[in-house]
Amino acid sequence: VREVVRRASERFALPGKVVEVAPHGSGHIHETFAVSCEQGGCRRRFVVQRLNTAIFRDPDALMGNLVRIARHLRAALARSGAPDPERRHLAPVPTRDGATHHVDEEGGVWRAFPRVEGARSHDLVDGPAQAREAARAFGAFVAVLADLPPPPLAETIPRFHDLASRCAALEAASRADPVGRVRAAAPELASARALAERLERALAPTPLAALPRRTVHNDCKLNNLLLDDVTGEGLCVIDLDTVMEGSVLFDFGELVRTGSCAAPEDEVRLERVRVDRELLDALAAGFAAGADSLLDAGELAALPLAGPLMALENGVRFLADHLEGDRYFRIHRSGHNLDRARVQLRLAERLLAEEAALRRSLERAARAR
Ligand code: GN1
Ligand code: MG
Repeated sequence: VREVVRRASERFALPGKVVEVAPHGSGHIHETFAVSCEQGGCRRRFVVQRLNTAIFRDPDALMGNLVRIARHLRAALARSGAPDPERRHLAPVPTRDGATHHVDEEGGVWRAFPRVEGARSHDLVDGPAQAREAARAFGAFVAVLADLPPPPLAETIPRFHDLASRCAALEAASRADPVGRVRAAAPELASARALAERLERALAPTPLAALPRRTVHNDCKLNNLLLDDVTGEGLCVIDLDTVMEGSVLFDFGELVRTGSCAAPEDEVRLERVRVDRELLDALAAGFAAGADSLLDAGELAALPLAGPLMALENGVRFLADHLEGDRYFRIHRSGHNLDRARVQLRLAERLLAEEAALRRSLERAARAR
C-alpha cells in the first residue's frame, strides 16, 4: 500500500521527495494517509486520500465543489484579516499537471491537502469549552457559506439526509436479508421503527421541508474540525465532501450527536451512552454565536429535534449496512456496524428526552446573540 500511496503522492505538486507514508485519521469512507516530504532539509506534511468512488461517483463534481469552497473561504478570511489564513481553510493541492485530483492506472482517484500544523481533530469531546468552540466554528462555517456565489454546489450524494429514504433502505435490507443477520437484529429493527415514528410526530409542527435550504456541511461530526493544539480554537473545518444544499438541522444534529456524549460511536457498554446537559447547552450557545443572525425562527424552533434526528438517521444507516454485510462503512471487527447502530439508537432516545432542556438552551443562546 505504502508504495502505491507514494507513487500517487508524487503526482501532486508537493515540495521535494516523499519520505514517509502512514495511515491517518478515523474516517469510515475514504483511505487517508499522512505523507511527509523533504526538500533541502525541510520537512512538510500532507494528507493524501484515495477516494471511495463507489460512494462519491463523480470526483470531478466533488473536487469542483472543494475548489469553489476554498476560494470562497479564502476571500472571506482575507476580508476579515484573520491571521494564518492557510491554517483556517482546506484547499486541495493540485497535481503537477494542474488538476484537482489524480487517477492512477487502476482507476484509483487521489487527492492531496496540506496538513494544518499544530492542530488536530478529536474523536471524543473533552468538555463544555471544547463543545462550545467546535459548535461556534461549525456555525460560522454555515454563516460564511451563506453568500457563496451561485450556482448551488453539486449534489455529491443524492438524498443524503432523507430519513424516509434511509428507512426505506433499511426495510429493503431487512426483507432481502442477504447475509442472514435480520433475525438477530430484531430488537434494533424494532427500536429504529419506533423511533422513526416518534420523530415524525415530533417534527410535524416544524416540517423540514418548510425550513430554508442553505449550503451546509452535512457531516459536521466533532472530528471533522481541526482544533488548535495550544489555544483550542476551532481552526479549520475539514471533510468537505458532503458540503451542499441542506438544512442547518443536519449540521447542528451531527454536532449534538457527536458532541453531547462522551462515549465513542462504537461503545459496547451501552450504559455509558449518556447525554450531558452541560455539553448540550455549550453546543447550543456556540452554534447560535457562530451562525449569528443566520438562523430564522422556524430553524430555532426545529433545532432541538436535530440531534435525535441525526442520531436516528445514523442508527438506521449503520443497521442497514450491518444487514447488507458491511458494504458502506469500514468496519474493524465483526458486528461493528451493529454496535454503532445500537449506540445511535440509544442516543436518539436519550436526546429526545432532552428536547425541552435543549429548547431552553437555544432560546437563551438566541437572546444572547
Ligand atoms: C461517515 O467519513 P466519515 O467518517 O467522516 C459518513 C457520515 C456518517 C459518519 C458516521 C459520506 O463520515 O455521513 O455520519 O460516517 N459519511 C458519508 O460516523 O457517508
Ligand atoms: Mg470525516
